[in-house]
Amino acid sequence: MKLLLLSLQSNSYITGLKSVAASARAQGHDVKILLLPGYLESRLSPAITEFIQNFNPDLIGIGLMSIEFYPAKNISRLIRERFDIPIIWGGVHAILKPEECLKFADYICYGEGERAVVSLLEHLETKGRGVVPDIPNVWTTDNGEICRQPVSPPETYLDSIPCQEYVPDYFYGFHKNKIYNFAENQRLYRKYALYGGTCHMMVTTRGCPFTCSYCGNSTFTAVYGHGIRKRSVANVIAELKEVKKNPYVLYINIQDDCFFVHSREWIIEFCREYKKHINLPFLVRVIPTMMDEETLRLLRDAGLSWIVMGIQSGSDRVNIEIYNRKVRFRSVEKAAALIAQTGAAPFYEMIVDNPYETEAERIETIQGISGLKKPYTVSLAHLTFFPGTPLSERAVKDNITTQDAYLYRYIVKIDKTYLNRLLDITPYIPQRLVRFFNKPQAKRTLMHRVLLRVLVPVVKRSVEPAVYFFITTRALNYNVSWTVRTVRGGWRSAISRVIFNFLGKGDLEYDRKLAWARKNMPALFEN
Ligand code: B12
Repeated sequence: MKLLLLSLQSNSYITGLKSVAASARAQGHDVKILLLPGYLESRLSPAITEFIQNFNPDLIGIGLMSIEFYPAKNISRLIRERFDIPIIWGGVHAILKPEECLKFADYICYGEGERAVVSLLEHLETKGRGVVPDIPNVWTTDNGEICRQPVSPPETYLDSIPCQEYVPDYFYGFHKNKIYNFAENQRLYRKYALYGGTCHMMVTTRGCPFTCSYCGNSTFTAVYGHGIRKRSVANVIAELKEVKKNPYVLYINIQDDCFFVHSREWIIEFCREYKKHINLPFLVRVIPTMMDEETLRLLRDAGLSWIVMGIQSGSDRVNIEIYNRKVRFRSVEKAAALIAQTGAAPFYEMIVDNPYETEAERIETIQGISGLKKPYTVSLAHLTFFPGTPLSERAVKDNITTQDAYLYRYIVKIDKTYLNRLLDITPYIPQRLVRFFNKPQAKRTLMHRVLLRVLVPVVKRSVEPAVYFFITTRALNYNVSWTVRTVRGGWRSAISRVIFNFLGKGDLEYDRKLAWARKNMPALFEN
């Protein structure tokens, strides 16, 4: 059977979809993945029509996160107008809003997709579309009634899932009205990959030990349970050995929710094998309370170069009571001190624009952050009330937000408030200066506001990129040529950061496209 998998994500790192594709191929199906970056047009481009016609798939799968809801609804409508091919939606949004998604697709995948899609292909081949599939995770409608199926227990033996390639040769991309094979046009692939395609993005686990109230994981536990499933070291290294053959892969970006969920034995074995066979810099994400010095040192010795740690707020009340995140700020301070000792580059993530946070708590956050061991960088995310999460349900009940507010506001677009501006530059200015600015509204003078306004663009265009470049060079043991190659690609890199900051441009193309669509395709936004 033939399966076409579509992604509307703006970048080509589509871990879940690639996994579904590799599994279907391993079962002998003919699979193609097509990236349609943010496609939100009123017509199906002739190139896409021709591609679908030529491949003639038996099933089309669309993978989506919540922000891709309208693009997914739009492309499904356009495909249905032109073709009679069943469509299945999968991915995190289909799990968070299954009933809503089912209005626009023939099937949705409520859970993991690997086995579900293979079973659905077999079902379509043997029983046909007219028969309601009796397949765990695969929901459909019959005479207007939703046919829910039980959730299949998640795959516990992750090694049974085929490893992921950096650019599979069945991966295609839509670019300037044409479709290209990414494996044959790797330059184009890198254009759409985050960080200029300099990294391979992967997961070594599935599941998170935390259930933060704003995060999709708090809802996924209802589907996947609380257990954390892990790949073996041998399986991870096997994937990386293949990936490493591509000369453009300069580092490995491990996107597990917390890498430290692995046992010490696992990490010791990983470090030994990684150093021996892969020996590329790598990045991990961590939770402050789950790190220890010895393990961190082992990982650093094996090439750990970047650590992404969520701090979210400097207020214990906000983290514990509002975010259900049992991390006190003193654990953050300890973790930051440990990271600083290793010389790995620290990237701290913060959530802003939280209506449940008081001004005093925002001031406390800035004060706390300014005391962390420098140098480090922070990235600020707007508190987005993604559907299905406990916090968004609470906020809807409290009339603070609406059910679909997340569709109207991109996560990187933060409020331009005085305290957000200050938090954004806090890592790059002396503590005394932070204290000078860090005042409640009632105590701020015109001078504070004007000075901060002047300071922010200066710091963002000079000190921030310099810090970024320095911490990366240091993390890569002062290997300048490696650093330049590594940071050259993505917009987050030092060089392009200067340009982006200078031009005042962010990653907001998504918002512009939606605004255009709202004006020109109003029907898409009706229920
Ligand atoms: C790695 C990751 C990324 C990577 C790669 C994303 C990707 N598509 O693979 C990058 C860095 C690109 C990324 C970006 C963003 N991310 Co992210 N990301 C994650 C993370 C940490 C892991 C995802 C993952 O790889 N899981 C492992 C795979 C195997 O699982 P999976 O993706 O769910 O796929 C399985 C099923 O869903 C299903 N499936 C998936 N696709 C399909 C398709 C079909 C047809 C079928 C049938 C089944 C199916 O089968 C898969 C295999 O079993 C999750 C947190 C989490 N634990 O899920 C957040 C998460 C998915 N991200 C999130 C967000 C918000 C974002 C951003 C919007 C953040 C930002 N700063 O802008 C961007 C959006 C980018 C975009 N859309 O253009 C949210 C999504 C919330 C939501 N409601 O949509 C999550 C859930 C984290 C959170 N805080 O809640 N992210």
